[in-house]
Parts: sequence; structure tokens; C-alpha cells
Amino acid sequence: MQVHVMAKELTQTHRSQLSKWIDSSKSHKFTLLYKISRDGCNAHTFHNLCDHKGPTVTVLYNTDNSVYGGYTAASWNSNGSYIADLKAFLFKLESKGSQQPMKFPSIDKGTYAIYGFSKYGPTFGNGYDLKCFGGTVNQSENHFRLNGYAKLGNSYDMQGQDYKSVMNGHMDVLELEVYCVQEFEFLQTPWLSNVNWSSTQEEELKENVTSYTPLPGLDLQQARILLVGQVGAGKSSYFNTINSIFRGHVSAQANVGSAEFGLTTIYRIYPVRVGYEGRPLNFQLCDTRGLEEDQGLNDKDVDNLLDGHVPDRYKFNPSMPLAPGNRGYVKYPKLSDKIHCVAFVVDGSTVDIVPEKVLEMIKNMQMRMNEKGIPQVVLMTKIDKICEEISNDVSKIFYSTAIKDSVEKVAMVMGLPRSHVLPVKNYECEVELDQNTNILALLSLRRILHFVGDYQQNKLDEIEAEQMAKMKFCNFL
Ligand SMILES: Nc1nc2c(ncn2[C@@H]2O[C@H](COP(=O)(O)OP(=O)(O)O)[C@@H](O)[C@H]2O)c(=O)[nH]1
Ligand SMILES: [Mg+2]
Repeated sequence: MQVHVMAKELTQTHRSQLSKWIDSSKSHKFTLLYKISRDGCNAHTFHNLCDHKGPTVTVLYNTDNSVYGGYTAASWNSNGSYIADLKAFLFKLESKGSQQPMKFPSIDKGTYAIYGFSKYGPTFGNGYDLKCFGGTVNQSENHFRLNGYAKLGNSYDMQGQDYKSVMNGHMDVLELEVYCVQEFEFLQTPWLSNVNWSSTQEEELKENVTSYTPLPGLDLQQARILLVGQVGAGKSSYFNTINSIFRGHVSAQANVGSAEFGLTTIYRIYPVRVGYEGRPLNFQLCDTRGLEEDQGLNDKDVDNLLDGHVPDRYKFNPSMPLAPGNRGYVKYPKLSDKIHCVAFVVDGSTVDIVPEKVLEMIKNMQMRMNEKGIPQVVLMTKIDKICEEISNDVSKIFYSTAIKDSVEKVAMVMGLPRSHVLPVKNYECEVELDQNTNILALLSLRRILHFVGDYQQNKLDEIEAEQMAKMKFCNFL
């Protein structure tokens, strides 16, 4: 029987707790450097990925659902000596699945805070309070039986806790991760300064979007925007967010979350209406997954999508692309069936762990889009997970260096200009609409519609150039 192991990662609750412990007056960003299930449990690999990276936190998730580890403000190295750090601490976050946050500060002025040695993984304290592993440890079934140990209490004040109460008396772990910890701050002046967060701005943006009409002269009923991204990136939530704004209340028309974790990829074409049964706006949001490591869309399907051959509710079959003659195949797509702009939906809080294979797929798709002249943007979702303060007030976004960093990172990964990366906070657990959330989402949509306009203008120019050529040819005859 195959046991499905839940992916272990640092949750938002863990991040906030660690951030408070590290320095409660600051906010912190955690970037994954090393993960044994991905990179292998090997001391050299750990040092290759984590040495000289500044402050880090090491987190272990054991087979009893306990979560614990150590923080150090000093950089790891491979010198074979102790590294002093007054700020280092050990901690436990969960015990047998329940939150039990406890911080264990260093006691000897941090002289023996960590031990950097090429043959050991992360090692804390004198002789050692926590030595995670040495050399290489192979995975057995679903876990790693770490060959390290914990002699707690040498260099860290354990507050009455011990090997049993923190580690359940063993070193069997499902996962061990090391994150780089960066402080970030709020700027005095925003990095994008011309955003107005007033209700008149919200109304103006809504008006811009509702009055959007495709370029005349193209015989176009509507514009089509394709949302593409990994499962869980927030595609359906983005449609719901936009739809909610025009409905006037938070709605969840598109299924969100785990309901869609099946193997099929269903293509949906959603109109957005003003109010219930109101008139549909002149654009449609098309929702498809297809950026999965194990189940990407093949080239033929990507072309079919972009060229408008795919009908609403089509179920993609990875082993058999849609072909002429199949049910629903749009044989003669009009310009209004085609995709006019692609929005890659990327979870901003996990950009640093997008698998290599997915990046390859994105590059491949981008090549096809470039050939067809289709503009591309990125909707960077879950910004509230990058920077907690934003969940209380979205208008802080352009003051946050963490968001700025993520935008830059996404732009680099996607090979697009920074101005094509549009951060959004989707409605997720809220029950009421929020003006600033709406403004940010509408800004992204208006920008997408500008790109749609560019695409249509190019099409119009093409048609006019063709007509000119024809006329010249006729005159010639
Ligand atoms: N915190 C937060 N959660 C989000 C955001 N966008 C989506 N989510 C959550 O992420 C999960 C996956 O979203 P979903 O829209 O179904 O992703 P899809 O697979 O791309 O359609 C859901 O639990 C959403 O509530 C966001 O901006 N912030
Ligand atoms: Mg979805």
C-alpha cells in the first residue's frame, strides 16, 4: 500500500512564531535553502546550500508530528569549529501535532552556539545539544532515521524540557529543512508610489473595467485572458476575487482548494457579470491548471488553448491531445475564441521552490506565446503570506521590501520585466469585501486589459497591412 505523506513545510503560524522569537520588533522572510526530501540528507549538500548565507533556521518534522529545531544568526561554515552567537536558540513548535511553542535560549553567552563541520549537518551546542546528522542518511520508506543525537541542556536552557518531551525520544524525521532568515522592513516611501487607495479610485477602476470594449474593427465580442499555473496557485481564487468585486459581495463561484486535486484538468471559461444575471463584461477569464511536474499540458494542447480550439469544460487528457474531429473541438476559431493575454498565476510565498521541471514548462509555453505574439503577465498571489502585515491592510504592499524582493524574484524567474508582475491578495477566508483588496485586484485586471489592447492593436495592424498589400497587388494587376 502506498502511504501518502503530507508535504512538511513551515506553516504561517510557525513563521510568525519564529519571527517573534528572533526579533519581535521586526518582520522576517523565510527562504528555503535546503530540504532533505528534495536535496538528500547529506552533510556536504547541506554545507553547499547553507554555508555563508547569514541567519538560518533549521526545522525538523518528526514521525510523531512534533516540530522542533534551532535558529542561529551566525552563518554556517565548514571550518570544524564552534561558532559563537548570542542570539542562537533551540525551539519546539509542535508536540505530537499540537502547538506547543517554546524557545530555549543559549546559556553560555552563545560561545558554543553552533558547530560548523563539513562532515556534520546542522549542529547546535557544546558536544552537542543537537546534532542532526553526519555524512549521509538514506530515506527508509517514508522517513529518515537520522544518525545524530541530542544531549540537550549543555548550551541551551531547556526550561525543564528534554529529549523525550521535545523529540519524543527518537530522531526519526519525515523532513528537515533549513531556511535563510532575512529581516525586512517597511519603507518610509513606497517603492511604487502612484497608487491611490481611495474609494473614488476603486470606483474609477471599476468603471475602467466595466467600460472595457475590444478594439473596434476586429469583429470581437470579448477579450479572452488565460490563467495558467500550478494547482493551488490561486487561479480560481483570482476569478472569484474579480467576480466578487462586480457582484458586490464575496462569492465562491469557482471551486477553490482541494476539490480540484484530482488528475483531470478541466478547462473553464468564465464570464464576469455585474451583479447577478447582470450583463457580462467584455472579457472572459479562462482557468486551467497544467503546470504540474507530473502532468503538464503538452505542446499540442498549449497551442490548442492559445489558438482557441478548446471548448469550455473540456477535460484535458495528458496522453491524448485534443484533435480536429474530437467532440467540442472548435474547428474555425474566431479572434474572440483565441487567447489575447496570458496571466501566469504564481504563489508568491513559494516562488523559491518552484520545481525545475515546472520552470522548463513555463519557458516552453512562453516560447509558443512569443511566437504568437501573446503578451504575458504574472499574477503573484498570496502576498499576505509573504508579509503578514498585508493581511490586515493591503495598502501597505508598496511599503514592504519583502514584496518588492518577491516581485523582483518572480520577474527574474519568468524572464519578464518587473512591471509585468502584478501582486494580488485574493479573497480567501474573508466574508466582507475590502476596498484595498479590491483596488489591488482591479489594478491587476486593468493592466491585463491594457496588454489585451496591445495584442488587439497588433492584430488590427496585421489585418490593415494585409489589406494594403492586397490593394497594392490589385492595383498592380
Ligand atoms: N492567503 C491566501 N490564500 C490564497 C490566496 N489565493 C488563493 N489562496 C488559497 O490557496 C488555495 C488554492 O487556491 P485556488 O484558487 O483553489 O488555486 P488554483 O488551484 O490555482 O485554482 C485555497 O485554499 C485558497 O483559499 C491569497 O492571495 N492569499
Ligand atoms: Mg482552481
